[in-house]
Parts: sequence; C-alpha cells; structure tokens
Amino acid sequence: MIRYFLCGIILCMCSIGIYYAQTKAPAPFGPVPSENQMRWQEMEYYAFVHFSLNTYTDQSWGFGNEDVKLFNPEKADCRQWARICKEARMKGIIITAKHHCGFCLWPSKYTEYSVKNAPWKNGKGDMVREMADACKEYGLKLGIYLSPWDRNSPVYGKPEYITYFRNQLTELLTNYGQIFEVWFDGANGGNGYYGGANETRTINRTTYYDWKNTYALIRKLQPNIVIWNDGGDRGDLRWVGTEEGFVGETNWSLLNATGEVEWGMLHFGLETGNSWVPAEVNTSIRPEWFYHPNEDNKVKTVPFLMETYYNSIGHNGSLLLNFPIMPNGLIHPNDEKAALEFAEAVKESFAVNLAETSKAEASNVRGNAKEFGPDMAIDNNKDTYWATDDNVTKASLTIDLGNPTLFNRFLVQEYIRLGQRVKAFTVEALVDGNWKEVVKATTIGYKRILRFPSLKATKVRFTITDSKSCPVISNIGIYNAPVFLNAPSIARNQSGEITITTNDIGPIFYYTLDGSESTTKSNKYTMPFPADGKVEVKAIAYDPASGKCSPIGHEKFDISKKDWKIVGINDEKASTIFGGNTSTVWHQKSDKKMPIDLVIDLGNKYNVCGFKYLPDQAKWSSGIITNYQFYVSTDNIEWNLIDQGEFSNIKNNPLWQIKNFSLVNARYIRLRALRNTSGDDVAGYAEVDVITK
Ligand code: FUL
Repeated sequence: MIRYFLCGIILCMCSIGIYYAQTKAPAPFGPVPSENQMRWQEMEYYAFVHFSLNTYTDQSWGFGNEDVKLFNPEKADCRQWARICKEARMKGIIITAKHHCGFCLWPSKYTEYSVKNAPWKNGKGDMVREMADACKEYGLKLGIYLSPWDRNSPVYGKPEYITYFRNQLTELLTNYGQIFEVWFDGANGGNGYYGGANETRTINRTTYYDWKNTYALIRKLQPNIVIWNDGGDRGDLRWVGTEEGFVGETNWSLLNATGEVEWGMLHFGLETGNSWVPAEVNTSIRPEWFYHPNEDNKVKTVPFLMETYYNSIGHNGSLLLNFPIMPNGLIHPNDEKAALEFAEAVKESFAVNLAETSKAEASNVRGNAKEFGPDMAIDNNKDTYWATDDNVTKASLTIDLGNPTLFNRFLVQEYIRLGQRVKAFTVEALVDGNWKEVVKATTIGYKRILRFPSLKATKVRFTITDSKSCPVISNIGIYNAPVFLNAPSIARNQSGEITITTNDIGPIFYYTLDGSESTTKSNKYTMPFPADGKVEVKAIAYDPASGKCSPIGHEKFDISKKDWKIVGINDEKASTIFGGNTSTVWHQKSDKKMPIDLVIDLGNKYNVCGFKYLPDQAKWSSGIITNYQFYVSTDNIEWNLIDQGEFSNIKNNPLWQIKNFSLVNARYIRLRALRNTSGDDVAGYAEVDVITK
C-alpha cells in the first residue's frame, strides 16, 4: 500500500515537472526593449513645445544674431501648457531648451545668449525651471530638446564646441530633476552668425559630436532617460523620416546599431535589425513648429489628428505632438481646443472594447496551459499574453461576440518584452454564417490598430500567417469608433476651375465663395466649376447617412494664372507648376548649373507683395531649394532683387514656403535657386504662386 502511495507521489511530481517544463514562457526572440524604452513606449502620447527667439521674428530657424531683448513673454505660463497637455491625456512635455539659433531658455552659465539677458522677468527668469515645476504639479514627465547645431556660438564647428555642448547638457540633466527624453535634432551646420563670423560652417554629422562619450555622460546623469538622435549614432529612439505625422504601416522597432540609415529604414524599421530602436512620430498641431500668426486658422482638425493617431500610435509608434507657444508665452486657444477635442475623439473611439466581454479560442496554446491561453489577450492586463508552442508560426485566435455586433476597428499588441515577431496577419469576420476577410496587415509590435468600414459579425478571427518565432500576443481590442469626416480639399487648375474632393466615401459637398462659413444651406457642389481671379473658397463635406458634417476646408486663391507662361523653357510639363495639383512636379536640371532661374511671365502687370513656393512632396527628393533670391521686372529686361534668404527646414517639412515683401509692380518674376538640400544642380517645383494686393 505504502509502495503504491509512494509511486503515486513520484508520478504526480513527474507530471507537475513535465507540466512546468512544457509551460515555460517563450524565450526572448532577437533584440528586445530596455526598461527605459519600455517605460517610454507605454507613454504613447506626449507633447513638444517650441518657444524661442523665432517666436518673435516669425522665423522657422533663427540665424543666431536675433536680439535677446526680443524675448519678453509677458503672460508666460508653463502651468497653462501643462494643464492643456494633461487634459489632452498626454504623458509628458519636451521643451526646446535651445533651438538652432542658440538662444537658451534657461540661464546657462556658458553663454550670454539666454533668458538672463532678456527683459523677461528682468533677466531672472528660467523657463526650463518653470516647465519642470509645472510638469511636476500636473504629473507629467519632462523632456529636453537641445539643438546640437548652434548658429550663435562662436566656437561652433570647432572642437571647443563639444565641451560647451556637454556643459549645457550637464546643466540641463542635473538641475531640473528627472528627464525622460533628450532630443538631438539632425539639422546640423550651414550658414549662421557664429558670434559675428557670419559664415558657413560644416561638420561631419557622424564624428563631430563624439556621441559615444556624450551618451555615456547622459546615461550617467540620467540613468532612466531615452535618447532621440537623428543626427549621428543610433540613440534609443528613431525618427520616422518625415514630420507630417506618420510612420510606415510595416514598422519594425529594429535597426542596425551601426551603418548608414536611409529613408526607408527610418520609416519602416529594419526586419533584420540587430538593435531595438522604436519609432517616435513627431509632428506639429499646425503646419510649422514655431508660432506664426498666419497659421491661427491652420490648426489641424480632429479628423486630421485622428488620421495622425492611427498612422503613429496605430502603427507601432509613439506620438509627439507640438504646440507652438505664442509671443505672449501661452498656447493659442485654437490649438488648445483642437488638442482637447482630439483627446475626446480618441476616448470615444476606444471607449468600449467589445472583445473584453467575449469568449476567445485559439488554434494552439502553449503547452495547453491556461496562463498562455487566448483569454490572456482579452483580460485587459498588459503583463499576460496568449502564446503558442515554440514551433508554431501560424496560429489563430477566434473571438465570439455572442450576437451580431457592429465594429470597425481591430487593435492588437505583441508582448514586446520578448521581441517583435509577427510578420503578417489577417482579420476575418463571421457575417451571416460566412467567413469574410476584413483586412490583411504586416507587423504588429507594441500596438497596431486597423480600420475598416463598419460591419456586423458574430465572430472575429485573428490569424497570424507569418511570424519570426512563436507569436506572443498581449492584447486584442475590437471597437466601433465614430466616423469623423475629413475637411474637403479644394484645388484650382490653371484655367481657373475649382475642384472639391475628399478621401471619404460618399459625402456631399457644400461651398461658399465669399469667405463666409459653409453649411448644408450653402451652394451644393456637383462638378468642377469656374471661379477665376481672387476668390476665397470654404467647403464642408456632409454625410447623409450619419447626418455629420466635416470641419471646413478653406483655400484662398490669388490672381488668375490663365495667361502665365514660363519664359525660355520649351517643356510642356513645366506648366504643371501652376496647375494646382500639388502632387505633380517639374525639375530643371539638364545642362544648368546653380544658380538656376525660373522666370514666369504673369501676362499682365500686378502689384505683387509676396511669393509662394511648394517643393516636391515626395520625401527627400532632389531639387528642394533651400536658398533663394527673388527678382521682379516689368519688361523682362531690367530686374530688381526684392527678397533673398533660406527656406528653413524644407527637407523635413516640405510645406508651402511663403515670403512677403513690400509692394512692387511686376509682370515678370524670377525665382533664383542658389542651393538645394542635396548640394547638386537641380531645382524642382510642385507649385509656384504670387501674392498680390
Ligand atoms: C526639425 C527642426 O529643424 C525644426 O525646427 C523642429 O525643431 C523639428 C522638431 O525638428 O528638424
């Protein structure tokens, strides 16, 4: 009897042993995030604030010779910024402690070009301190933007600058408490004031800053920090290759630790990368980073911001959304309104997870163990996950919603502490007893959200069709998000015909031509219509099914372009540059060398007070002009130089470049390209326009 009893105990112990052996958690696969990267990833959404002397000069980049006396934000209130960010459900704020102009928002010991010589608070102010205090009060984390390029420093470009740069970093990383992220912009070298030298200084982006030792210093001072660097050595986070607010649909949180990084790698990550370098999507709530009064009505709309949300957080990235601070030191009410409405829209979209109250089944469960079962993906616990046996790379998880249920979003998360694994998956729905493919996608990573038209189904099947190793899924969500219609796009071609379009399916457009707000009582749009000369068009999209209206789309058109001609060019494609279609482009290259002139005959004499240039919208394309001169003439013989300067930040943010000047009479205009982003002899144009009185 005792013998049987002992055997029983031994058998029992063996099976417990086998049970535990079979249900060991999957081993990490490939590179995995550090604790710092993990903490950062879970923040998901945080703010940038851009504030410097540029705020007072209407510039995007300062040259370093702007007067410190300009800095006097009489209502400056970092608590307002923090309150807005908190209410917008952001988790932190990164402040531009020093932008490219070199002006410091804190009283750095190492330069006179700082708040200590500004009239603000009689030189006793410290904006970084006020930001740190406000973040603390509102429970937000603080991050620092310190531009490596300094157009004010006399020693920029020389070895001494590295000591100066590290001294400033030390001040910022020592005196303001915990810093969650440090941001090193990639714009580096070029012309500047440089303590009066006023010259062009170039540096080698990969070697000049000796990042290895700079990183060691940072990690010593702030062990919990993440480093963002688009300039040199790989930091902890990567840029996504654009400032428009989206990262690739395929998005690996991997890159190689060394070697050149091209655009595609930034945008999609690198499937075979040997380092964990996740994507941070940085974009502004307005077109530009710094405050420009003419953008008060160009604040991004809720549908636009929702689009950004799906293309950043929904694509395995984090979202870093910028607020430009006004000269008085506050965030503009339009920006506040947009950010808070956006937060509401996100909340509403993901309010009810239909998967949480459903039943889940999986085609394979690791060791048949409950702790790796499908329920772990719908238990609202980020530390548990559904996993399969090691040899499985194709598997599905079916969610039974019980009744026919309406939904249009599918959210899925990998347990990335064990690496990013999934390469491809599908989502199917059981509609009226038949399985129907709803959507097909590639990578998942920390979070992936898929959108599709609303459908009613009783079951949802998530199938991993390819994975680097056994899948490990920590969360699944199914939602029925409200629809937000996009503001319509309005374009005018060279013959003066207006077209109104949208990417949404099926709405009706209404428009006005007199600057008044458009409503469903305005003119109904049925087809392109003529409206030449100066005209202001406002249009909305209306969805009869839901009764919802979009925000207003708004365009102001200047003089007629019917008679415009490019002088001395025999190329039919050339006139696309005033055709109103921003996706077409024309390049001047052939035998021309910089400077390259574009001469346009406006057909008549006009009182001109500005010009507009839109570069090629393809990312990092050739022929993006950075330095220009603008001339006018009444007879194409005698020319006057009216304006010259730079199109700052045009490579990363290829927006309409708008330059204003005092009124001149002109029939001919000449845009002279002096330099471009790639340093070759190509000048490219998507659109060129003038501003008249
Ligand atoms: C860019 C900078 O050059 C812009 O001015 C801005 O600070 C943005 C966040 O990064 O590359």
